[in-house]
Amino acid sequence: MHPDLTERILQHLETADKVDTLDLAGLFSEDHQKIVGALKSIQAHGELVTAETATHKSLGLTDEGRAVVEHGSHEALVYAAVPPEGIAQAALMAAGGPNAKVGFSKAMSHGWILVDKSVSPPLVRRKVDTITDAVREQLQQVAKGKGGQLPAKEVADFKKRKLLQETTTKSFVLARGPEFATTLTKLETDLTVEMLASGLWDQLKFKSYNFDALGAPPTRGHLHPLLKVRTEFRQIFLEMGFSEMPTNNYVESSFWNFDALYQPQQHPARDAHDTFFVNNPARSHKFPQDYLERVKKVHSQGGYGSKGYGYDWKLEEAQKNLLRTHTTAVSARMLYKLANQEGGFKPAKYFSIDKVFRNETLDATHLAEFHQVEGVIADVGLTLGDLIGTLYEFFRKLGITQLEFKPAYNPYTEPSMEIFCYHPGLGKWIEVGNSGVFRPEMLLPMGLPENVNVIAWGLSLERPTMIKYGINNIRDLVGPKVDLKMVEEGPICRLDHA
Ligand code: FB9
Repeated sequence: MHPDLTERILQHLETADKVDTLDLAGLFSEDHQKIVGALKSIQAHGELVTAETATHKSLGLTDEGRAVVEHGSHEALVYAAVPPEGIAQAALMAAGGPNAKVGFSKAMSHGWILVDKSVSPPLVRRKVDTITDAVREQLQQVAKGKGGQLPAKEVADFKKRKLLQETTTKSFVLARGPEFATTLTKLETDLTVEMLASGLWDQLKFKSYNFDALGAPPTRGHLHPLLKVRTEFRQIFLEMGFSEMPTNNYVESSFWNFDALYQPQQHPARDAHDTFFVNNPARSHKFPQDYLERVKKVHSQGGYGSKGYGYDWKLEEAQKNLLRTHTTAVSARMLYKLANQEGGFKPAKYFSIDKVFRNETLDATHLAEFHQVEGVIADVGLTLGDLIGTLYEFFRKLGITQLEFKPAYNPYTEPSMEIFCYHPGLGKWIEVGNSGVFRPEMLLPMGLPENVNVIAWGLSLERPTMIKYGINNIRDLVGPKVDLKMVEEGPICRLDHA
């Protein structure tokens, strides 16, 4: 069996006092890197050899240099392109190869060609019948590894002409070490009871501990990026004094998801194209009756200064169960509770982060479900200014300072605003959510005091997470095709740190 490289090196050093790993590579016609690899494993077995680093400057041909060796120097190619009857300079440039310009000036300086200006256009003619392409010959020497014999002036000129380049190679000069041996004894990696019991441990050679080795990463749970960003949003809301709303009911009644939000029963979002209706249980029946009557009235006849929608509001429509299309349904339940709690209304700040479902066309950024993030503030005399101020504070904590607001429409808020931010990482303005002041037709039937206003805003969890983790297709973030590596290696994100 052909001794492996380590043994061949050790056997060579048995006789040779010093050897350079580059020479060993030549000797064993092995790649130099393999020699260095073998040296590393010899060194792992102890001080069998010593290794001094050495650097070697060597002359090497550049790609252009290799082309000259292959096809001849630029000036030789130009000379070859000059026919006996002469040639117009422009034509020569075209025929003389990619480096005709350099070649022409060199051929002129060598006195190989001349420009006959006695004719027009002037013609380039040969001045000598034959030439010697010394450049090519000298570079061929280099190619044969005899670059060392080239006169320094030529070397400097060839370097300037980017035909030659100096390469520095690192190598090691090896010599026999204090623990030199011609064979590598197997290094033990474990100290076993048997070794201790037999006392054998004393004769054995153990692999030295590599204290820099990274231990096996402890197997542990990993938060999905979405949950890391959720944690970030939760932290922001809690810092701003908000408390979380209970969102543990994906199935909701049309009453709380739409009617309570003053969204009319013929609103397009209420048909099966946008909403997942539930067949079993298809209907809810338990509603605060008096409140339901007030909702019916404000939809059908108006009230509280509003003329309402003036349509025939149907209880059975409100009873239909569905998968909630927004967590604003939960906000409606919480605001109703706030209005009817012991001791009456008290100012409140609520937030929710949970799944909502929309029967929308699926594309790279939309699935039939996403996580809605919502903030709600109910207090006396709140204004649109309070909403804008709150949004600046909220997004500042997300590392976003430049906001713009665009008037929008929601059935349950008036005025309403789409929120846009300049995202420094993306270098562009992006839509980051929607917001508004809940309508009196929504709040007053709940029993909230006249002077109480409620401001709210909403966004998704998926969009900021995709932007944070640089994910363009939502299916790389959630679902069966997620690469768990992304989950395991995803850094603890700080949205406000780009
Ligand atoms: O999240 C959204 N964009 C976004 C948010 C944050 C973000 O952070 C980056 C670190 C900087 C980046 C992007 N959007 C809302 C905007 C768009 O993505 C939009 O195309 C998609 N929207 C979803 C709805 O799609 C149908 C995001 C989702 C959304 C929209 C509106 C609300 C909630 C979620 C709302 C509301 C609302 C309004 C008034 C009162 C109460 C709630």
